[in-house]
Amino acid sequence: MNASMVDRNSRGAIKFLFLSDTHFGVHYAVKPRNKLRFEYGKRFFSNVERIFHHLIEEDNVDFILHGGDFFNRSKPPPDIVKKSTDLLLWAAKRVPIYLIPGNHERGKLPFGLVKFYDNIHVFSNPSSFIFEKDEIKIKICGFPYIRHNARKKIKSVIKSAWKNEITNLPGRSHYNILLMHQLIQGSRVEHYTFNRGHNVIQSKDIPPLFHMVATGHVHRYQILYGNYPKMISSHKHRRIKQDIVAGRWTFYSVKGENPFYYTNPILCYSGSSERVSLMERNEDKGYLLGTLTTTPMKKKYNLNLDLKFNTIPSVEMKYVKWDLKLQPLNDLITEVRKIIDELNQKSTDPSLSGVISIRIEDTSILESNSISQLVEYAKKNSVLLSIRPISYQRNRERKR
Ligand SMILES: [Mn+2]
Repeated sequence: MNASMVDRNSRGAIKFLFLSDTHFGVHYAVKPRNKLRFEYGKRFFSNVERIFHHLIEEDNVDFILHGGDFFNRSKPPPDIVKKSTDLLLWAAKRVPIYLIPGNHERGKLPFGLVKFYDNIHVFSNPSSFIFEKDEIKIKICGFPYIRHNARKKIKSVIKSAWKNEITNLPGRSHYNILLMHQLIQGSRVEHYTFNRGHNVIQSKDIPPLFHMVATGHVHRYQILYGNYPKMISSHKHRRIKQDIVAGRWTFYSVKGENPFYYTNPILCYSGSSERVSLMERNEDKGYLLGTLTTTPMKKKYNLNLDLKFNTIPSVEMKYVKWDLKLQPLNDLITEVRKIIDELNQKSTDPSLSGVISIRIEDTSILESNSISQLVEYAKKNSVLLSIRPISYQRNRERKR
């Protein structure tokens, strides 16, 4: 098939960006005490800035989905709100943005300014909006983070989101997206898969009205295929073909039925746009670019969804766990110096080469001369170094 055939046969493509967990404000202080930590905090803004500019000016996306945890805290300082919303407004001047409050915002976003902006749609309640282009209607359903018992509540929340349509456009939607900030059974982080638990949603509870579920919360990029066979026709109205390697899903017309109903949704996590915690040190960071095209059949048309994960450079992170009873301090110093040199050589950003987290059992060594020299060496090489007792990590994990 050549290019002109594609043009003739398909209506205009609809492109969208899905990103999530931007955590604006993390490591960012208005009066920074640690310059390198501040540089790390700045990356959260510059990454999203880069994504927005690229996607709006070069890729011509039609709309943006944000899966929650826009801010890192529920009450961010005014400077951070300003810096983040400026970015949002820049994008919203060009394309509509749909976003949901995540757990870090406690279900609400401090958006005094942008609330009334036409192009910014915040799901403060379970609700839905319609996006339309070239006669193709996309219904975007969303709801704020469900804090407790999401597993039980999910069905009724989705139902009310579906019914509470804010943009009232006549006719049915052709394509339906569910935007949320939740754990789905089978989603993974390093060394852990979410399965049971009162806050873990089962995919069977997401109605087959949706083609795609775009969700935040898990910081690792992943697409859950839901164990679909290559062609699904278990339900008489349910037909979908997937090509995982190409990242293409085709929803087929079924005779006598609206082709765009009754399909199994594709479940997607875009992941965070920068490494937020040490746990994410081996994960690629980026965003999802979705493209919707239609292929005409005799009287109907099939719908193709292409999903591409694009990585963006993120902060290099190294983790060193050290037991001083078994490993001498001098070896630790040598090891960490080696890592500092590596990070410095690899880095393209002179203001921050990377992050090293050292966990030790015995913190009394922190007073030693060789440690303070190491700290200086790291600083000189723009490496953010933190040395903490092992229990620190345990306590943080309990808090999450
Ligand atoms: Mn998050």
